[in-house]
Amino acid sequence: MPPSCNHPLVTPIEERFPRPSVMGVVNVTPDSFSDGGVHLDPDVAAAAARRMVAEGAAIVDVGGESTRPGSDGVSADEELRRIVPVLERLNGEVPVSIDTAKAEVARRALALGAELVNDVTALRGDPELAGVVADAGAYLCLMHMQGTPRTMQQEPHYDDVASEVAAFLEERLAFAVSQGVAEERICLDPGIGFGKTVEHNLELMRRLDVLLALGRPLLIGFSRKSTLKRLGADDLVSASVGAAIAAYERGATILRVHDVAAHVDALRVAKAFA
Ligand code: HH2
Repeated sequence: MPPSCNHPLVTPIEERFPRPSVMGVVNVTPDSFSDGGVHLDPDVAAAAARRMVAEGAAIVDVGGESTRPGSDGVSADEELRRIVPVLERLNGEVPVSIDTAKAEVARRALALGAELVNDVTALRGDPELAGVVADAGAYLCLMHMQGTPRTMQQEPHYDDVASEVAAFLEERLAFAVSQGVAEERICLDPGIGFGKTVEHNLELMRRLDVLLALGRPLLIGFSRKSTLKRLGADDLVSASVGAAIAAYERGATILRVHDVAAHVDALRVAKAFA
């Protein structure tokens, strides 16, 4: 029987992933914006995932569909073709998050040992996904995005980005709970770069307290994103670490990153100052 909201065995997400926890990114795609093609070979992807955990990642986020600006989606069959061989090689020995909006892909990944579903559509993409997460008793990340990956960077607009993102996440959190997902298993993400200008991303980070007030742990993915370059950064690893430390200092719990070792070291030191 799946754990229910009040089940004593449900470990809250903030206990399973204490602040700060690093989520390593393994994109099994030909076209992801920063590591596209690198992990297309399942042996290479599985080795990268194991290396990230050895470097201190609490979990690795395996994705078979790029969400970079302008990208089209791929079919569930293609996503499965990319991620299943990787999860089979990991054999349940590595903590895995599945980066998908598709119920069929999530179901298969959870059966192969994934424990968290990272849905950049916040349960708007596939009406069956909420039920899959609830039945499995999986952890869930709900992310904000304005528009779709194809259109999201065409003149994103907000009157007040922090309040609008908070209102969206609050509504999506209530929806997930209404579908049977235990609230203590859910984290929220403002979706850095998903339908946002540089200024929107900065404003969200400055006003992270508005999102923290929703009472759920926050996941932040600033790693290697174009905002860092637009701020004048030359070295994307250093810039990503700077963004992650600032996000952690402002209250973020899970940092989604490509360069695990550098982030784990930096966060270890930042945490010692807390
Ligand atoms: N960013 C990306 C993908 N998934 N999930 C969450 N929760 N938060 C994020 O900020 C986030 C995400 C985009 O980064 P990446 O995976 O490197 O690229 P792509 O989508 O092109 O594969």
